[in-house]
Amino acid sequence: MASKVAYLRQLSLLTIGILVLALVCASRGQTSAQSPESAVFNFPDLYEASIAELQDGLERGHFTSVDLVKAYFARIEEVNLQGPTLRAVLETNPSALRQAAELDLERKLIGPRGPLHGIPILLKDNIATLHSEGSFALLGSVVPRDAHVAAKLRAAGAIILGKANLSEWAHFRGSVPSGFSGRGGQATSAYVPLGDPSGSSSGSGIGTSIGLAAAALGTETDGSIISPSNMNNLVGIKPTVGLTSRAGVVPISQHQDTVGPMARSVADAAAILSVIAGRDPRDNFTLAQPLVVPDYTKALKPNGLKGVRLGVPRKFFTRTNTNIVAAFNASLETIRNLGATIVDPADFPDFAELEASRNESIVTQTDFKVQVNEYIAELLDVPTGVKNLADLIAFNIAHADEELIPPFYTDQSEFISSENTTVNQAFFDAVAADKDLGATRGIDATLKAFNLDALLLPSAVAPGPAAIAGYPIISVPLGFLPPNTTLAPAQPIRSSGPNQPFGIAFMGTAFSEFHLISFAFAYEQATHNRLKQLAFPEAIPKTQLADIIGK
Ligand SMILES: *[C@@H]1O[C@H](CO)[C@@H](O)[C@H](O)[C@H]1NC(C)=O
Ligand SMILES: *[C@@H]1O[C@H](CO)[C@@H](O)[C@H](O)[C@H]1NC(C)=O
Ligand SMILES: *[C@@H]1O[C@H](CO)[C@@H](O)[C@H](O)[C@H]1NC(C)=O
Ligand SMILES: *[C@@H]1O[C@H](CO)[C@@H](O)[C@H](O)[C@H]1NC(C)=O
Ligand SMILES: *[C@@H]1O[C@H](CO)[C@@H](O)[C@H](O)[C@H]1NC(C)=O
Ligand SMILES: CC(=O)N[C@H]1CO[C@H](CO)[C@@H](O)[C@@H]1O
Repeated sequence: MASKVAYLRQLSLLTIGILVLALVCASRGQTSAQSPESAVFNFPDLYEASIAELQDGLERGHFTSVDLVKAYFARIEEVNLQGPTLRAVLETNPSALRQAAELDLERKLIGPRGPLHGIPILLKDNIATLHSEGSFALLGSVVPRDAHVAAKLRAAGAIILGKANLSEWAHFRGSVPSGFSGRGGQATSAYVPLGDPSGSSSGSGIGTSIGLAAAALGTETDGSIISPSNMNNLVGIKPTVGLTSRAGVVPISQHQDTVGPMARSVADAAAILSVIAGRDPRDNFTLAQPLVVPDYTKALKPNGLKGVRLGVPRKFFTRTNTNIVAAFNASLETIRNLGATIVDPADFPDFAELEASRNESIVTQTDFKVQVNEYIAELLDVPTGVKNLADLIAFNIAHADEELIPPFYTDQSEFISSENTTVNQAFFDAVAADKDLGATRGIDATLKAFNLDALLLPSAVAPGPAAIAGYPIISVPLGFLPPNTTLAPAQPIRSSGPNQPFGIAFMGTAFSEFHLISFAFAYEQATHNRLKQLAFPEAIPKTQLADIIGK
């Protein structure tokens, strides 16, 4: 009898539990067609799980951060060097499980620190924590401290899951395929087998696109967040130069470098940007930002495009794939229906001059030589003995079998040109010219001439003008190349193929991230383009939380 009562008691508790869960699920907008059993075990699918969903599951005790780290580690294992060998992740953090356990305990005892508490995030390998940059030249080097953005993530309770592969030296060594580093090998897309993952934040893009982590950080000098977000079906935010600190990030150019989130949704990207933005005495460009960092999650309003004026700088599109332009054109109707006014065309008054200018390479190459030398000088220990850019070039020649592998990876001409620069009047003139061409007579003049809130363009062509201006961009998934697209030859990666993702970009003036996020969110919520095409089947890891819990 007693056991029957206990049994009924358990049964009714179970029923209540199921009902509560079913209600919770229903209120979170999920289908009510699930069986009660699947409602009980309704763990978020890690392919798509949002940070808010993960945080909710952690708070309710459905799973722990230790479970999450184990699940992500297993997912990385499945696809990184096995199966499709995507090579998205360079190394996993050996302390991640311990940190997860500590954060689980802290949650139990005093509650979460905030929305990123216990959430695993990947860092592009040029963001210093231990050793950096995908090349062997700095392997094992000891940095004086965490990069400022990494420290901010940790302070917010995020778990650094590992380092993502990248185009070595953030694609500043020379002309080599995107996604290659000596240490990580050739990373490839999860949408096109052996496809170009774009770069240089390649691993951050691939890893986030198939749920090897909740999200990732990337860095951009000219395109390195926006381009891999474009090609890996992600939301990427390239913040204004000076919104996020570059201290502890392997530099290219202080005038152009910036650190930003790569995520599966605008909401996730906004949550991360809110944590990593802010002033840092070690990066004086951050002292120019507005006094208060906005809570970017407050920009997440579905009516964010209502009454907004957006301009289309068509002249940038001339070399863009017709399928992408057609999808972009169609999206304008969607955006109009959301209450925005589209000014089309809204071309840059200085377009011809901007296209003809070669000032950017003078700025970046000169900056690179000065700053990489400063960066290396700050390292506490460099086992390879590399001290400066000249040593890096010599190191690559001496270790050509690992770094300058024929036939695709032999080039280091960008290094050699940079070594050949001097800080002279021509350099200062080029810095001034870029600010003038990109910002004053470029983006700002265009916004003013057409009375616009932002510019709208295919993500593939957005990075250039914003790079030299130091201005922000947000990219959101827009579509996929059609199934009958020719599969380009693998040399060693395919430049394009069926289902290759592409995005739409909102670009604005300095520190306009809050507005850009609100526009992007309204567009994303009205379209939900990301899930209209999944990665190719072998690239989708199978491990889910249900496989970890209780094992
Ligand atoms: C930051 O400091 C460097 C020298 O360390 C200086 O050259 C540069 O002009 C400063 N930049 C800003 C924006 O204050
Ligand atoms: C996109 O729209 C522009 C402007 O209306 C038009 O000139 C162009 O032909 C369109 N392109 C495609 C591929 O639809
Ligand atoms: C830099 O930009 C200015 C302004 O357009 C231009 O006159 C100059 O030729 C450019 N320099 C180079 C090296 O392209
Ligand atoms: C080095 O700089 C000089 C003078 O500016 C130039 O003539 C030469 O072509 C440069 N060499 C390389 C390898 O960039
Ligand atoms: C792909 O299909 C579309 C529509 O069916 C057609 O217009 C286009 O020409 C095809 N492209 C190729 C490369 O076959
Ligand atoms: C975590 C992981 O799988 N890292 C690998 C990345 O790629 C390099 C080179 O192929 C391997 O040595 C790492 O083990």
